Amino acid sequence: MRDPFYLTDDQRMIRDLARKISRDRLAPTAAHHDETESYPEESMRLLREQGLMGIWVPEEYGGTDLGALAVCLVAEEISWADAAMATNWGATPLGGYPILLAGNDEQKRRYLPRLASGEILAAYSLSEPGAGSDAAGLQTTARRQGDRYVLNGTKLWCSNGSNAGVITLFATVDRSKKARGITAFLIEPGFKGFSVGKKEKKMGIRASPTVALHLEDCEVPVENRLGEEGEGFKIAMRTLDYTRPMTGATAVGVAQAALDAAIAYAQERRQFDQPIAAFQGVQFMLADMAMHVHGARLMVHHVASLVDRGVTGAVLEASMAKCFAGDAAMKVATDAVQVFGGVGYTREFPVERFMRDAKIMQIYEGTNQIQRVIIARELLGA
Ligand code: COS
Repeated sequence: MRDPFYLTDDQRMIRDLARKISRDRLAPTAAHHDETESYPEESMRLLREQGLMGIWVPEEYGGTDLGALAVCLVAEEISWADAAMATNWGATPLGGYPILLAGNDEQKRRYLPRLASGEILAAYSLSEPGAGSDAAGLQTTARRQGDRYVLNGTKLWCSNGSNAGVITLFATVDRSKKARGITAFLIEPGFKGFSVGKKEKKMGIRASPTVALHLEDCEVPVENRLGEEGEGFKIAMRTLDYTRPMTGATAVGVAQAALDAAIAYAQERRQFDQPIAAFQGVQFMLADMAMHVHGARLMVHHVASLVDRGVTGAVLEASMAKCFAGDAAMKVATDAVQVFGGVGYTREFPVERFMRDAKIMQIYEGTNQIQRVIIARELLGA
């Protein structure tokens, strides 16, 4: 595919840097970390050293402030090599973006420079055992006691929760108020009453730790409340509007990797005295896969460009991009396994990993059913 004409020199440069690191250094270790479910420390160190952690952070807080499209370009490149690593990397803007959106100057100065340098990582914790799609139904409570809040509850499915130096965590100060009771807090792992729980054994993105978090009379200083009481749900949703394009880009990366693998294999594999790429049945599959990748990428780039032009509330476009790209990744990765045939079903080739990794793109950051709910609401003005 030809290079997008609309990228700036900075965007092209950061994409090329991410591409080089991903292809040379991340891709060769991806299968190992998937197989062993181990955290790719070395890969994270590389991303940190190359200045890729702070591209979403404003310059005044130590970042390079390259914008939403640059974040998407980097997410795609990392994901092409290793979707679990893209999740590990993306957890920091996901957990850190609420600080940009709603933090006071002191909170920004305390956390953003360390996130920008990669000294600490961030995580975002909204989901609970009984509150997945129905995020406003969360049950973790926060009770104010003098100069602190006391938090109690269990959070689930927190990407990077075991590695983060700060976790943006949502709890309710009044369950009866539903969404309007939800309040955001910045939790540090050393806080009394905080502990990391069970690590999930997952189908895909196995090199990305997904953990439960326990809050047992967890003491959080008042200065670690993000925004006002009751503002947490809007902070959570506005953050997802920003990060869902990044998740879409992660899906595009997996899809492109699957397409590239399928094209190469179709030209190499011979049956009936010719490469299987000579069969129109295979050609049509490749053509459909390429159109899905291209369409998904354009949707991701479009919404990211809107954000970079200062458009707020691009809810419709963000959900469309996340949903379309997630579905595209699942389709393209499944078709790639089909092009490979029997060997595609084995762990000898990466396409089975791409298919397992693609599945989460339809689930996390809001299931694709929830994205369709949001899209329909926007269309209908409901
Ligand atoms: N930006 C700003 N405000 C928003 C918003 C957004 N994108 N989306 C909702 N809000 C506001 C609403 O305007 C409403 O405000 P008021 O109380 O002032 O009217 C409030 O938040 C509640 O919104 P709503 O009534 O739409 O809440 P619902 O309970 O119906 O939930 C969905 C909405 C389903 C969209 C939400 O729960 C959701 O996104 N669920 C998926 C959660 C998710 O993505 N989990 C993954 C976690 S990250 S891995």
